Amino acid sequence: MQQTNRPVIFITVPLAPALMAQLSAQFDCLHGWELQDALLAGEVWPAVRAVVTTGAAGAARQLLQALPAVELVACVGVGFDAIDLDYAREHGIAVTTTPGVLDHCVADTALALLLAVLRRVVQADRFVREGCWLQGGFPLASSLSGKRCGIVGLGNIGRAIARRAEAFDMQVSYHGPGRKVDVAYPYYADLLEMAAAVDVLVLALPGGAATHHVVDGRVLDALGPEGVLINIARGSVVDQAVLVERLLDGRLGGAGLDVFEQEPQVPEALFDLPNVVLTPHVASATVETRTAMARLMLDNLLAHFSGRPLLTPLRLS
Ligand code: 8YV
Repeated sequence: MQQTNRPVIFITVPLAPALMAQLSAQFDCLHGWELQDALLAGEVWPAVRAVVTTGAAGAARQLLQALPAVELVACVGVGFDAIDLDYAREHGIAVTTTPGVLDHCVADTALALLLAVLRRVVQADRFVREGCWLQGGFPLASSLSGKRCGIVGLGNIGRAIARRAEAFDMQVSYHGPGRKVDVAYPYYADLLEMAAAVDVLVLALPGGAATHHVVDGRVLDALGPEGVLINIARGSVVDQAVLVERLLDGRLGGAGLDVFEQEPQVPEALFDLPNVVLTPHVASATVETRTAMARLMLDNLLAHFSGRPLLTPLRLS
């Protein structure tokens, strides 16, 4: 790379073309996806001052160790489970995410999946396209109104889901590490208890070690053969092998899944199940939201390099 006075940044995965253009207009950019072999071979990039990444790609210890002068990890996304925060804390590396700008779209996706599963939207579409309507009517689906919707994780996204579920006349309750003083929804300290009491369980909690497989076989059994699981959080929060088993043998009623344990790998056993709707981690993927996320990440990056306070830093204490 040609030597300039511009800060050097390391971009982990290809980003939207408009964002890539904005980044390369202001920074000298290394492309992580072209440097994987060099990274594995132990190469070090001492000129790099910032990492630009996504929620899914994160910044693992091995990468951060290869960037000894890195000052900032700027993430296009709210999930920081793939960023090694311990390493960042120990080495004084700041981390920014993009909170607040994606809540609506992610919540919309949760409701889209819920509607798709309960009202069989995908199946009904296929029914028309395949000419089955000519042979007779489509089987009855299930309504949303009156159903009990348990939200796991009542953060900004969970709250946006709750408001939408209420608008569909669902009965909202929630589970999380603590009761929220500013909401009237019933609170369950015990996830198993809530799973047994609801028709739909919507996962909106952060990923990471603390929440790994919190939705296990017991929770899925409590949700039961009429119950539906919606996951727009992280694949890691569900024991996916058990989830697949339960969906296959009918011990769980259905699922709408945007996230998976080993993306982009999705268990093929799910492909033939009519009561399951699968999307490729697209909850925040609208032009408007991705543009706002890109803008916020870029503003954090520019603030850092011009000595201004970061807009949305994570507290790493
Ligand atoms: C994105 C996400 O898929 O915010 C997150 O943590 O998982 C998503 O919004 C991802 O960060 C791509 O930008």
